[in-house]
Amino acid sequence: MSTTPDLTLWGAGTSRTIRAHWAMHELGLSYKVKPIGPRTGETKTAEYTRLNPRQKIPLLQDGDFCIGESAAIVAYLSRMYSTPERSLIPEATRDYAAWLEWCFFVVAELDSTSLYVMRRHRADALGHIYGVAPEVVAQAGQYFRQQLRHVEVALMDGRQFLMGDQFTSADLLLTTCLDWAITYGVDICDNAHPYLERIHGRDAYCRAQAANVPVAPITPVSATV
Ligand SMILES: N[C@@H](CCC(=O)N[C@@H](CS)C(=O)NCC(=O)O)C(=O)O
Repeated sequence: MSTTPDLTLWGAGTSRTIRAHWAMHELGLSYKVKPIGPRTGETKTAEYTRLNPRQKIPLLQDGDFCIGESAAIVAYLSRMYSTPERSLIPEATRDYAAWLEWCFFVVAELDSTSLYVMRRHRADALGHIYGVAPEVVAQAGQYFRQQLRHVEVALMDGRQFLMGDQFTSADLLLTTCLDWAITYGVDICDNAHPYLERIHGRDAYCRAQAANVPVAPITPVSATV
């Protein structure tokens, strides 16, 4: 790239927003942060709605281009800003397909079908909006645990990352789900423990954690997510 990118990231404070912060740090990108938080009303303002009619965080502005959905942001950044020195995406076509498979697996099976279902129905999370449902929460946790068998196999025989030796944005997405599961008291698979320890030691992960802090006070409003 000949010009410095003009990047602004909206959103901080959630398991989804950290994905975008982390990808930026892995790729060594400078960016501005608008640290709006979840359920503060900040995603409903006219200014933000113009940028993101979905009224959700995170959102990335890259010059005059806007993109939402945390995994799409991470995939976009990986494709657009990987360099031979810092790459978050495999190059060979079949490796790329396998990477894509992991990304969709994490988003569909671990995030949407398991953890977000737990979030919606936990008494200490969004149960006041969507209904407290302990049985649903327990089932979703069990489903998450079952799905992790694929991760257990992928990390067998000392494999460092999902794609082997290369840390990619699929690992970034997976880590956010493993961290999230741990906060919900869900057991993770055996091979994920040393894997997480390795990943938690990455500078970019630590810097992303520090960046992923909402500035505005979180005042719950009766918004839905
Ligand atoms: N699938 C979306 C989910 C985004 C999402 O639900 N964000 C929540 C916070 S985690 C949100 O912005 N809710 C609306 C609000 O807080 O006002 C993604 O991964 O980016």
